[in-house]
Formats: sequence, structure tokens, C-alpha cells
Amino acid sequence: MTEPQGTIQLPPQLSTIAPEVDAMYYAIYWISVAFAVAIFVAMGIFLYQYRRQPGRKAKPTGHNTFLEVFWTFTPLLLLLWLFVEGFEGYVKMSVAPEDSVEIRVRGMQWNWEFEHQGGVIDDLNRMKVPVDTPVKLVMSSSDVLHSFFVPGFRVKRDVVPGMYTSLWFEATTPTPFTSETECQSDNDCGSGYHCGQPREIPNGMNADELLMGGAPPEGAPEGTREVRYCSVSVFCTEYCGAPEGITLSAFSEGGYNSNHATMMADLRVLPVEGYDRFLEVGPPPPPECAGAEDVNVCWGQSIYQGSGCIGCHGNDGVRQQPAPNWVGLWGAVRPFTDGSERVADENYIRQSVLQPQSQIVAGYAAVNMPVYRFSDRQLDAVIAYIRSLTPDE
Ligand code: HEC
Ligand SMILES: [Cu+2]
Repeated sequence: MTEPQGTIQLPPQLSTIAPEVDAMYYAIYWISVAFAVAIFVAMGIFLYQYRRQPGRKAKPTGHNTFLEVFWTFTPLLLLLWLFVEGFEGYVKMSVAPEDSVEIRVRGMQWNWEFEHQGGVIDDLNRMKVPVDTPVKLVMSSSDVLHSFFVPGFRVKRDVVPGMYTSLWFEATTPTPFTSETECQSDNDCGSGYHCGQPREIPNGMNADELLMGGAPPEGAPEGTREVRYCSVSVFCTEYCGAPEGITLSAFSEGGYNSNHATMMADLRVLPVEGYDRFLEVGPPPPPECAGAEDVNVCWGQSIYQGSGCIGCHGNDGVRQQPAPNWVGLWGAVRPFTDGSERVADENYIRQSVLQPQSQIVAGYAAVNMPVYRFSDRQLDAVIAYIRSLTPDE
């Protein structure tokens, strides 16, 4: 890999802003080093030169205008320069370019959710961005104060409950999903990267090929394997609490994100085609469905449980409140509040999920179903699941 390398002090520069931020950092660093050395050396010399000696008496020296002007104005100029540079950098980092791709970021104890254009939401803590494209994040928190930090991009901003904050960056280096970027632990990835959550990949392929819509090569062994890839690290730098019963020394217990110390996300910088493809097809089915008899039915059930449909819709054929039960829905004639009717087919279910208020089932006007934004594949999965709940005649 020809990845940019980090230094002892800083992780690799993975965004357009990173070189400027680092230049500023090193300027301040070396100015501080130079002053520290000058001050300590002068102090040493004076200590020696003016040490107590027999027969020598201290006498006032008066003042030296040139010296005083010099040591007042030199630091003043330096500080002014640092202020101007710093302020320019701050403004630049605050104002996203007009043509930025926008991604919604939601922080919650202890996960990140990323909603890409068109409402494509990947699994929690997985984020994808296109390379060489300005990306603007619009961030909110549903509970406490979080802070979004990508060391490799040199960007960080608080994610505050009750308001939106934003941030932008342009990534410069794709993070490929190849065998070279497979990992077992964080040590296998350079600084600025960490070993991401496991992915289920068909044998004989890598996730790049999967993302680009490829198929496993002829003769590849059947089935899937679990792979982890080095991903750009996203951290929460706020102490956003730890769940009850979990101490910091045991933070890896109880799952990937068991407390704020591991409120980390896997960020993948994709080639533009890969990102477009991701938007088109959406996230892949959850790993637990890899071996399922019908992947879509399994995935639909996981959406039913994971996206909250279960809170309103029953799947037992009995519970009809606050929303219609899904058993027997497929193929049935649905009566609406406006007196019209329609057969529950693919298009009807699709519309019910994406625009629930466009046709209200008679008797259910009291509860508003939330609008969901799913990818086509996720919709297929929901449809397959609803369909599976109605036995064929
Ligand atoms: C807050 C409660 C609520 C949640 C959560 C909810 N729904 Fe609904 N849903 C309703 C109500 C109420 C109706 C009936 C009124 C209407 O048609 O909008 C409905 C209707 C539907 C229908 C048409 C059903 C029929 O009998 O014709 C489908 C399909 C549907 N929802 C799918 C979903 C899916 C998929 C999810 C989860 C991703 C979901 N709903 C989550 C309340 C909810
Ligand atoms: Cu947090």
C-alpha cells in the first residue's frame, strides 16, 4: 500500500486540510521549542555568570530600550501571525464548499449512525465517504454531549443535544477492502486506522469486489468467511458516560461499543464509483443472515426488530393495535380511510414504508407511522419478510 505515513507525533495525513493543520502545529511546536531552549540557555548562562562571588556586590543596571522593544514586539508579531493563520484555518474548516456531499451523523450512547444521501443508512458505526470530494457532516445527538473526531482528517467537533453542528473534510486516500488491509487486531493497522468490525464476505472475494457488485470466482469454496478490515478511526472524545456495571478496565466486554471509550466508527473512504454503488445498493444484509435459507426474509425480520416496526406491527396474527398485523397482509385487499381499496403487493408495501401518510388503512388514522428511508434492497427484504408471514394458498 502507498498509504501516507504518520510521524512520531501525528497520524498520516488523510484529508486536504491535514497538511495545513500539521504545518500550523509544527510551527507552534518549533516556536515553543526555540523559545524554551533560548530561555533555558540564557538562564543557565546568567546563573553561572552572576553567581554569588566573594567581594562582588549586585548593582542595578538600569534599562535597555532596544532590548525591551525587541522582546515585546517579536512575540507580539509572532502571536499576531499565529492568530491570523489560526483564524483563517478555522474559517476554512467551518465553511463547507457549496458542492459538498451531505451526510447526517447521529451520536447516541454509545453508537454512531450515519445517514448518507437518499436515506441510505449502513449498520451502526459504519460510515462511507467518497474520495476527493468535499463531505459535509450535519451532526446531532439524541442524548448527551458527544464529539466527532477523525485524527487522520484532523477534524473534530462537538455533537450537541438539541442543536445541529457541522463539519466538513475532503478525504484524499481511499481505504481499500483488500487482503492487504485485512486485520486481526488494531496493531495490524497503522496509526490513524483501527481494525474494524467483522464483515461476512463470500469466499474468494474481498469487500471491494462485493461492493462493486462482483460475484465469487468459479471454483471458490461455497459459503462466507468473516473478515475485518483496517478502517479510518472515528472517535468520540467526550466522556459520554459508561453503562452501569461496566468499568473502564473491562470496556471490551459486552460488545463492540460497550461504553464511550469504544464509541468508535469504521470510516471507509471509497473511490467515487464505489461510493455511488454503495448508495445505489445500500448496506449489505446483516452478518447473521449470511447462512440463512432465505437471506431477504432473515434480513426483513432483522429490520422488523431493529428498526422498530415491532413496536407497532404484530407478526403473530393476533395483535392489531396500534397498527395492522402483518400476518395475512400480503395479497389482501386493503380498505383506506378515503373509501378506496388496493391489493397489498410489492408497490403497496413500498409506498406504505416510504410514504405512510399517502394511504391510511381504515381504522388506523389515530397513529402516524414514521417515514422510513430504506434502500431498494432493504425494501425487498421487508417485502420478503411480510410475504413470508402469509402462507401461500
Ligand atoms: C409508530 C407505529 C408504527 C411503526 C413504528 C411502524 N408502523 Fe407501519 N403502520 C403504522 C400504522 C398506524 C399503519 C396503518 C396506517 C397507515 O396505513 O399508515 C401502518 C401501516 C403499515 C403498512 C401497511 C399495512 C396494511 O395493513 O396495509 C406497512 C406495509 C407498514 N406499516 C410497514 C412498516 C414497516 C416496514 C415498519 C418498520 C420499518 C413500520 N411499518 C413501522 C404504524 C407504524
Ligand atoms: Cu460519545
